[in-house]
Amino acid sequence: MFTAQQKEQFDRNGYAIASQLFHPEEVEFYLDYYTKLRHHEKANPDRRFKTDSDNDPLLQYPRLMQMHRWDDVSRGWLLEARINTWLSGLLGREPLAVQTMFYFKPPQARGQALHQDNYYLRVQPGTCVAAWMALDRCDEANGCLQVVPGSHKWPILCTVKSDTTQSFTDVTVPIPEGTQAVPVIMEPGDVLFFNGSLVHGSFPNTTKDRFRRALIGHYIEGDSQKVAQWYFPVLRMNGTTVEIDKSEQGSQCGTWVTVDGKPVIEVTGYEVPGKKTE
Ligand SMILES: O=C(O)CCC(=O)C(=O)O
Repeated sequence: MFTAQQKEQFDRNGYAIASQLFHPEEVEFYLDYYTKLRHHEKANPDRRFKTDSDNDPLLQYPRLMQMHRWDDVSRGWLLEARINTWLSGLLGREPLAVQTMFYFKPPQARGQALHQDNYYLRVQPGTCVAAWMALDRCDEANGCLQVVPGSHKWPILCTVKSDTTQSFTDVTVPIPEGTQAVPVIMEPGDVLFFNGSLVHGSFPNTTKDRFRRALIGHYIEGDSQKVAQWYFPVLRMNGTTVEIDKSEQGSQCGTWVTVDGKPVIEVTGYEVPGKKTE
């Protein structure tokens, strides 16, 4: 059940957990389904990450993206009534749906360095929001999500290079001293909803035998006027397509400076995702 307390938590911290939104039988179904789907000719696994090792577990289990464009089960989950109820409650109106992803995160796989989703989606005005469904127990050992509570109130930050021994993506965002990412421990069937400006990511899966699989949907606010072109077509929650404009290739971003002894973000930069050169 969606409650006023959860909405208050989402507004204050930038995220809220819907415990056991999906049943154990549904979790079993999705685990089996996506394990097979990754071999589908249309699966188009994301192999853009760099690796130094032929044994990198992500080579065998890369993430899947935008499956809903050709797969009805993925599309059904993206537009699922329970997710819509939560998102509509959290955002105050029905969202628009733009992305599906599946992360296998096998034992010993790297994580994804801290980032803000709206750096990539570039929604205007407003932001995007994620529904991140755990299909395994997620804890610190297998690389659960880590979030920086309250960071959804920050502007989009300019990126810096990440430690690619720990992350399959090569950029990250700095967080000031005294600010910490906290682990989000989840059980299979739990869904984490989080604001597109929330700084989040994950550390490597350090276990020898536990996957950390997650089915993820990305949405944008219902009155958004622009989103990056990669996320087209934009869908209403009833599955029909809505025409909105594509946003510019990059966006303004901020860097941390110290004012009166305190860290503050100064928005003076501009970045195009994927084009960072340093
Ligand atoms: O699952 C992860 O490790 C990261 C996922 C993520 O960053 C996202 O869904 O935006």
